[in-house]
Amino acid sequence: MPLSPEFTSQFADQLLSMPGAEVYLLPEFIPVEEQLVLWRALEQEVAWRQEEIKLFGKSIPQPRLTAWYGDEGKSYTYSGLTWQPLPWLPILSQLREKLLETTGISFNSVLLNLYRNGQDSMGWHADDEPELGKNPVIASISLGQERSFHFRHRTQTGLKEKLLLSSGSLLLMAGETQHHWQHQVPKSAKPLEPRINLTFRVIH
Ligand SMILES: O=C(O)CCC(=O)C(=O)O
Ligand SMILES: [Mn+2]
Repeated sequence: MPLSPEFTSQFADQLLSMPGAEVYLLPEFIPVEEQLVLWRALEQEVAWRQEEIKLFGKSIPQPRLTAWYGDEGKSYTYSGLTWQPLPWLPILSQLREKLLETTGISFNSVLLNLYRNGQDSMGWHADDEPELGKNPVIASISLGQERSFHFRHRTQTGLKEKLLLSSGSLLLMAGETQHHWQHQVPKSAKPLEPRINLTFRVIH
């Protein structure tokens, strides 16, 4: 399901210039006055967990807390974990509605990440699991501590992009982005405050 023509024309000037990618950054998607209420609801109501992942045969805790919500039956496998989604919280349904109004896309699941400090991170990857289909649209909302977000091209080494994801921002990755690019949230040596990120997805 592609972004609506209304979206692509309205936000044409927020399309980043990255070959083989379709990435939009809307810095003020969640108004400042709504951010604290939203943060508190997510911090308290979401069933945050630190999952173990298998790396080179060893079980290690993920460097962040996570949770997965979505429509019943939309399970999802990555890093050797299969996730059964928890039923939608009202606060998450509201965000999903807002995204539908803005993008024309009816997302059916959301992965949440809580980065507790600068040592929490997410390594290089693309959101290219088969469940997401060929050219997935990923809608990524950030709250709290501003963090760096890096892109690197998969074959043209040297092609890189560095963004700052501020509180309230919406990053949309669409088209062939996941095919040609990887992304990461690097660790930081600075003492950083917590950050919550929500990536809304369509699971087929
Ligand atoms: O925290 C972020 O901004 C990125 C999260 C991400 O890439 C993911 O959940 O797949
Ligand atoms: Mn990702």
